[in-house]
Amino acid sequence: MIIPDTDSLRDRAAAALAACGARDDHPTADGTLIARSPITGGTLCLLTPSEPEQVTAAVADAHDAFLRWRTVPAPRRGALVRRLGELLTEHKSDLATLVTLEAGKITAEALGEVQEMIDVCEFAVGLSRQLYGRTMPSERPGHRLTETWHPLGVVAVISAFNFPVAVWSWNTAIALVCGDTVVWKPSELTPLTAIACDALLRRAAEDVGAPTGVHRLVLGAGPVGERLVDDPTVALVSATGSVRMGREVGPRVAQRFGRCLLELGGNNAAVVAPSADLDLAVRGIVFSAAGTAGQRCTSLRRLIVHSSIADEVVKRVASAYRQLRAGDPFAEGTLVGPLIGERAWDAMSAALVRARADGGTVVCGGERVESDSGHYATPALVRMPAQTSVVREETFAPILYVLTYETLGEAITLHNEVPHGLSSSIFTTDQREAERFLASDGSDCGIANVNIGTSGAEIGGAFGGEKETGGGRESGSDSWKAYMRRATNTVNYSDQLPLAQGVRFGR
Ligand code: UN1
Repeated sequence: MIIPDTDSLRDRAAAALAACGARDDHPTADGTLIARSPITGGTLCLLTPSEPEQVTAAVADAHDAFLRWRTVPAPRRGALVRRLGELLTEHKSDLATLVTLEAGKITAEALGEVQEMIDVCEFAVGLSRQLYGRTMPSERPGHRLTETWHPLGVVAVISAFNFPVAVWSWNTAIALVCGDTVVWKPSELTPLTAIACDALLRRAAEDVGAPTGVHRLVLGAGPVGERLVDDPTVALVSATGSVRMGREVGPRVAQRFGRCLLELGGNNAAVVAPSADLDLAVRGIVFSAAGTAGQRCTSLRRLIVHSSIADEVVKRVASAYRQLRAGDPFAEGTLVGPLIGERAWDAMSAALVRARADGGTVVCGGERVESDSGHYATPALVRMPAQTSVVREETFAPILYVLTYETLGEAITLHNEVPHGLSSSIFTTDQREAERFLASDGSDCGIANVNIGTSGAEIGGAFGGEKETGGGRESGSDSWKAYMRRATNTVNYSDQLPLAQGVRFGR
């Protein structure tokens, strides 16, 4: 396997950052935050993490900016996001390069992630003229009853390594048109992509005359996030990451009556029914399970196949898996990039040991691909005799467990029998089965698909899930409501004062 050397990766990172206009005030010779590339495991540059006081100052800046930004009419706030979308389009390949360098995504997927940012900017610009409130019929004559959506305040965005920029953009583009300002703490594993996005947003703000304090970037690990989470000026904490992280963030924010939007893990499954179009199903399965080296929160981790077609499905998926090339994510033809680091490989190999001990058979993959540097693995396909505890856990790596079923009811029970509730799908050409899967007693996930895989959602829909996934919704549909506060307004335009519910008080 041929992997580029770290020196060349460092040069690419520096060139992409410079092209995005990132100032060089973040990199320092003796910084303790190491920007690494999973491609080689080598160091791209050293950065200085934010001090606790700097986090507080960033929130204060964002709050000052909020006091002005909230009075700017929403369609004019849209102009900032429109400009951001233009700059993201102009720098699409620079940003994709940084995503590949820091998250290890193959180029096609890195470009797709940047496209997701551009798409959500477009969505948010349209939204800036559609922040609709309702008008309700008042029960009192001469009264008007309406609701108005107002900006909320400072939004803290805490994002994960696997979607280092898209998740930021879902939150930020929408928060900005809603009149909020943002403090972003990216994953400590992907600081450079964040520096580039921050620079582009700063430029967009300068170009349209918006306060530059509408966005602040803070860098670092857990303590930086904790400072944000506990800051009473932060109105909404939107956090993407592990269930463990969510368990810490949720109660801390609730303690101070702040708002939380959590996007945590997923243990996503697809049901493959006897009537499924298998050519289509196999393509959907392979992209969802092996794409992004199994490191999406929407990655397919469980396949629940009707017993009559299980051997055939396993044979076809295995044959597709054997053709997947793992290696340099920049190289054409590579479909599986590196795992984010050693811990991901350790988790993957430990899960495979447990699966075997539970009676599972590794049909193919699950091997470390030889390389001096970086952690590359072949996606694993594992037949399991039952949904044992390792199958019910989310392992953030490319492992696809195969289970079988006899009746659709049994398949749905197996499907829902995990703590998470993010994404799901069914492959079937039987309308009754499809509808049953989508019905209230079908999939219990926030995302339920038919004849496509579990990953790769469009930005137009609300994204998020139930149970241990955290319940948050981001991106499209009416997810914007989480970023605003609602005021109910009763206006009396009569000269009488009738009380609601017919109450008589005094004369
Ligand atoms: C994530 O993995 O955190 O639906 C987000 C998808 C992407 C987003 C995934 N649009 O797979």
